[in-house]
Amino acid sequence: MKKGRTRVLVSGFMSFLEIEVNPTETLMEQIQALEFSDIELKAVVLPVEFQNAFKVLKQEILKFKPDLVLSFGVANQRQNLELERIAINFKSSKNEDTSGYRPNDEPILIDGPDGIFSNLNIIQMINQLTVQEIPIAISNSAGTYVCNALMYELCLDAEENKYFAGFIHTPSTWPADKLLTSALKMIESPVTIHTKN
Ligand code: PCA
Repeated sequence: MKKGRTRVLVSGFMSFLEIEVNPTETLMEQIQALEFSDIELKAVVLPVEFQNAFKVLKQEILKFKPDLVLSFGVANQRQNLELERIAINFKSSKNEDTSGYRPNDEPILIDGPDGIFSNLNIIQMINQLTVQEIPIAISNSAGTYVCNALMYELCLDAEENKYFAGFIHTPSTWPADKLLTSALKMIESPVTIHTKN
């Protein structure tokens, strides 16, 4: 493990479509207001735009130089926090993003790999957080909307630039305090912040 406090960059998303207040934006505001003893943390909120979400995150990565990036996005239909295993090189949506762009069955990166796994040890994370009674599960699909596109570009960048990165989908129905408590346990879990080569 590197000396010093682990640098953790967390991100959420702005509102979009029927999500008037994105719980992951509220989560970022709450997290940014806290003090941590073991980690140096920065929280950012990203636009729900295929072309710009990762660009905004990458600017923050260059400035903050994180050891670990954990990105959050909301997903209807999910009952648990879901740690995404893989992002795919594909974007498609019935709905436009907030810039008015609607991809129609296209690759994210023309010559990119078909998919990329998160380099977090998600099995160990799930095991440890389940012991702490956090409702968390592994997901094998981040969908084909902006969250998957962000995770795809993030995980490729993490591989190239040697930091850890993962994506977590959150339920849309949890009260803000339940989401905050669970997300904090995950962010501060030794298995999350100490997954270092
Ligand atoms: N959820 C969307 C994009 C932004 C967000 O919070 C998704 O799952 O793709």
